[in-house]
Amino acid sequence: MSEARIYDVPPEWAASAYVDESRYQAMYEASVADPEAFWGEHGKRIGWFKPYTLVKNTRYAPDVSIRWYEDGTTNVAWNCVDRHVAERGERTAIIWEGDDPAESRHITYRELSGHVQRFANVLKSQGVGKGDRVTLYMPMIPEAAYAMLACARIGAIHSVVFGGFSPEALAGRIADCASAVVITADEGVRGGRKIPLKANVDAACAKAGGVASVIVVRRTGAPVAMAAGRDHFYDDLAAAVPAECPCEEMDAEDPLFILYTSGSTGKPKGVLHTTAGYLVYAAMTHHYVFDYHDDDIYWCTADVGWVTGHSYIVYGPLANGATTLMFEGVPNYPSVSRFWQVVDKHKVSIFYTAPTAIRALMGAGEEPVKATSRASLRLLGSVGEPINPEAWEWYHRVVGDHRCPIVDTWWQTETGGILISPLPGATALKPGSATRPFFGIRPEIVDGEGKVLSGACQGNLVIADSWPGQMRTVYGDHQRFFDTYFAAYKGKYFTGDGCRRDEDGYYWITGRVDDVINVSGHRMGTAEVESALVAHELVSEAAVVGYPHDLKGQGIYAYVTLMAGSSGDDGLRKELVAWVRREIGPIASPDHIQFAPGLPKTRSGKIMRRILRKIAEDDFGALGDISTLADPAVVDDLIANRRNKI
Ligand code: 6R9
Repeated sequence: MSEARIYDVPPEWAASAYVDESRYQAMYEASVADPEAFWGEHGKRIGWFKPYTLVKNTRYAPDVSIRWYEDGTTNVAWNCVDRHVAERGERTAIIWEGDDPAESRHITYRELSGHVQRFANVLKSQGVGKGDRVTLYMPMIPEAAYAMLACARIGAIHSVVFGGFSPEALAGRIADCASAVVITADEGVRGGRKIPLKANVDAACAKAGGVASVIVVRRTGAPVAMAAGRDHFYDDLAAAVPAECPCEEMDAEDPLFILYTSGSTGKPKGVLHTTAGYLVYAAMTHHYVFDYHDDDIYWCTADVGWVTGHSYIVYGPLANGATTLMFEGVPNYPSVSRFWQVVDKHKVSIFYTAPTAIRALMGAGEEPVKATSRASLRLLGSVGEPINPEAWEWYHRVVGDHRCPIVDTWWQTETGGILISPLPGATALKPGSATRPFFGIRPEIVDGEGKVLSGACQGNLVIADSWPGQMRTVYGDHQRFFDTYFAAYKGKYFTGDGCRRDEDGYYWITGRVDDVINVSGHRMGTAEVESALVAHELVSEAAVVGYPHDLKGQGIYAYVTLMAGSSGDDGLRKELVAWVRREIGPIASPDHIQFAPGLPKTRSGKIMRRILRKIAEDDFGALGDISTLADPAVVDDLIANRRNKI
């Protein structure tokens, strides 16, 4: 596969960014040589009620215990809001862009402070106190951020559940953390369609039980059923509480939030993040990775229901006193130019999105992008899955007009913030590589036996030591935390990702290790084959899985979505096989290519390979839970058209 292309750091970036190459080297070396000193210094980037004297107290073996800044006290909402009011009260904290392009709002830090304090008092009026769990099931409206910060202010633990999850999934999450209070909206609005959030909450509460109070923010004003005694409109409660609410003094290690994430098996895990270390890490990575400066307008297109929304829409940017844009809509409504129209409208300078969005927009061609200016953009970011070089190049050339570096940020719900990423003023870019570790991060590549590999190599990605943003436990199941992440490789955090390191020390994430295919003894990342397929001009998207093969051990099964207007036949199948052989080598030749109008994706855009593997294995009686799919109907088509021999 072609990796020849290297994009050097533009000279103006090296000169103006916080960190250039020599500073990266110096800071990185200092950070791993003496983590106590390094994080002791950087802990000061947030404000403290009582300063810490202890910095790092962590171990991964024989059991796991992770504590950072443990004798300090602070409050996350104070850091994200109050701290900025005196200094920059009139500055915009949140730009809200509605689903309807005619709707947008600017909220200053002073206004944010008022909203958060009132919301905090509303929560108190519903009996919420320190340590209580509050579930949020919200659309992308500013009230979602107010509610998160209100919880943080009074020491409650929020659990945000993505508004696209079913009542069933919501119920499981409410029950797992025993939330007595749920915050929602009457309806959500996305792509011109209404989402019945309150009705879903009603169904979830009936199933979960134990919910004493539902707080309903009015978004559309649609009439909704209100259970007497349990359900309240936010406006009504807000009118009856005082405007001011002091911040609770929190220990550094008091919980901040729970976020449920699915593993390959079992029920979703409640990933628990705590107060100070998380905030230090989210703020610091936001500052350096996005090279955030005071005059930037920053937009992360994630939903607050995912960790990216937590760390890089709400907590990181607001801790830094930034202007963060929150978008209610979708990339293709009212048209596929929407992202770029929003960029122009609000003069966005830093834009952070996911490869799945880029590929979808790429399928619609260059025109809708080129119809907009995008002159305000200076930096682009990617997160969520490996970005194939083809999509990277398109993002760089078409969206960024060759001007904007791309930060391909690798991290996880579990890591709290970005662990591997370029720094735009320091790192020469290789399309498809997340490049190098952030300060304090010690990635290692191990083989199946846990042997640490050196130099250019490929294996499983582990992290050798703790960093402040790391999750602390699985809520209510510390043993599962240990078993999932620390049992496989003694004394190391196992990421679940496969990874290759090249001769320049750059990291290339090859996908989850459960996605690695072993063909005739050769190990191959599914992402590599997908990337090759997507590089073909007629291919819009591809997902590759392994399946049992008599001779090779595993064969390669490729699901391919073609560009709009193209149709697949045996001729094209042969052409694609030849193409992949050319791009990677004969060992990567797909054994099956199935043309699929759609791939099974979660609502966050991740392809559910588990389902694709089952279909490839002809084991479609056992597809498991498909309720979290964005569009369960695609599965029927996949089954109907399975196994076309080449
Ligand atoms: C932030 C987030 C985590 C998994 C992770 C990996 C994949 C995320 C990536 C990436 C390659 C990147 N992933 N970013 N793979 N390059 N830049 O997405 O968290 O939803 O928990 O997913 O996503 O496989 O292990 P989460």
